[in-house]
Amino acid sequence: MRPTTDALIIVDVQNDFCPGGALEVPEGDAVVPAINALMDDFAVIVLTQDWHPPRHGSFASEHPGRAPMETVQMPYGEQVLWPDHCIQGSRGAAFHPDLRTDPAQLVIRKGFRPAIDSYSAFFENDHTTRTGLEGYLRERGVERLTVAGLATDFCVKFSALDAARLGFEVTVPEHACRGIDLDGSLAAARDEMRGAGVVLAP
Ligand code: VGL
Ligand code: ZN
Repeated sequence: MRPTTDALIIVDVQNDFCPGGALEVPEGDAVVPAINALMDDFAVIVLTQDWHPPRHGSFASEHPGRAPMETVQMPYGEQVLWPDHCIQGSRGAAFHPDLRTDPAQLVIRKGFRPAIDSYSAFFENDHTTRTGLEGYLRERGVERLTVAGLATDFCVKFSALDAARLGFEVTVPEHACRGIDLDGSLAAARDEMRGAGVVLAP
C-alpha cells in the first residue's frame, strides 16, 4: 500500500465511454480490470463522473447544422461537439458495472453547468472555475497523483496537465487508460503530458 501522500484519480469510467455507449472510446472497458487492480495499492482514491444536464452546450444536438466531432468557438475557447452523453442519472452516466467503486472516498461530478464543458477533474474548460478537487487533496495531505481512465486524450490529459501545473507529481499509467484519438489527438496528448513533466508509465 502506498503512503497517504499518494492518490489514485480515476477519470470517467462510465458506460457511455465504453463499447456500446453514446461516446464510446475504443476498448474503453479494458481499463476496468487494470484500475480495479490499481485500487489495492492506494489509500486515497477519487472517482470522477462526467455529469451533464440534458441539452448541455457541448452536445452537437444543441448546435443546429453541426455534427458530433466538429469544433466550435465558445466564450471560453474551442470546444469539440460531442454526441449527447453522460446525462445526469442515466444508465450511460453510471460507472461501468464492473468498476470497483467501494474503495473510493470521493466522487467528483463535472460538466454540470449547461454552458461550459469540464474535461479536467480540477477546472472547467474556462481553466478558472474549480471543481474543489485540489482543496480536497491538499486537505488530505496528498502530493503525488496517479491519473487513469477515459479518455486519455481528453479528460485524463486535462486532469494530468492541471495537476502538474498545480504542483502535484503526476503519473499516467497507460495500461489503465484508453483514448478517443480524433485526428492524432492521442499522440499530441502524450507529447503534451510529457512536456508538462507528467510521467507516462506502461
Ligand atoms: C470526455 C469528451 C466529452 C472524457 C468527456 O471523459 O474524456 N470526453 N466528455
Ligand atoms: Zn462530457
